[in-house]
Amino acid sequence: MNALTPEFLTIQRDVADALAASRPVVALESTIITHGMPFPENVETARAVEAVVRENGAIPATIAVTGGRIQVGLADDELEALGNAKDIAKASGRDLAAIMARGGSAGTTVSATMRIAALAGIKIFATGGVGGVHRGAEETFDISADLSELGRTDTVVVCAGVKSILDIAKTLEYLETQRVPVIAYGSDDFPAFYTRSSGLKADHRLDTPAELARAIGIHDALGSGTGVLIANPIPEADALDPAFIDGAIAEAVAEAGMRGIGRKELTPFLLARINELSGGRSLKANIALVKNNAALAARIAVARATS
Ligand code: PSU
Ligand code: MN
Repeated sequence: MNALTPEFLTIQRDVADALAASRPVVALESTIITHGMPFPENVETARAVEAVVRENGAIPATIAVTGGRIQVGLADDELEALGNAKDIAKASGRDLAAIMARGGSAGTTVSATMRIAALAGIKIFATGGVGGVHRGAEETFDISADLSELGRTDTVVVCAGVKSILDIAKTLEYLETQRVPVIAYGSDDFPAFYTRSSGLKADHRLDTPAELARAIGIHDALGSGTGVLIANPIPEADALDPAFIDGAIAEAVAEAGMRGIGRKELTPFLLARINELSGGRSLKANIALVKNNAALAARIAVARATS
């Protein structure tokens, strides 16, 4: 299949069978498990998300690095161990080689998971939020590798938009420069993770999984070579009040600045702090939107397989 098989890459049996038969598969990331949510909600959510993918007709493939090997699809005990692990690495695409060379383990971010999904032949990937251009990036240069990976790897990423821990307008500008189509599902607005609108328009709107599948097919036929970002607004019933959550976000961002927290630690710090400041409401919303994205990703994968 590729240079990484079989020494460094293990594809779980049901995932390999589905891929061989061209049945729908959805990739899932693992930094959300290792760094994005506390235990035990992280493991419960990872299991629930896999179940949602199956209920919607696709096979889930949670991707992580364990003991120096890339795992595409995790057994239940592996998933539990990942969620329980202390001091596990957060691997973006550029971190993979060094971590694997020393036999390490890691949760994979959107950038790493996109790369691995592409190697494994999985087209559709569901997550919560992608990384982006951080607020104050004009000073810090802190721009997630997720955005440059979207500009060079043709994996489709289904997310709930970008949360306002980031500079959303600059993130959309960066994606435009990278030639990444940004398509909102069933909405004119680009969503802001915890809320259904960021106040900014999405470039494109499509309203059905079949239309999304068709757009992905055409994007590939054009030889575009980039990813596609599908922004799926959080369900109305799970969305948070914008004023409430923006207050918690502003406080967490200010605190990170004061404490000098930056680089890879910044996003995990902000997520954990916003959860504390919101009395657990941000985590609840996060869980709901990840499931919602997994369902849409599965439906797109099914639409692709049956078209
Ligand atoms: N946003 C979330 N939850 C997460 C992440 C982002 O709401 O778990 C993770 C994803 O794995 C994403 C990564 O790819 O953080 C981006 O990290 P950074 O900003 O350091 O590039
Ligand atoms: Mn960063």
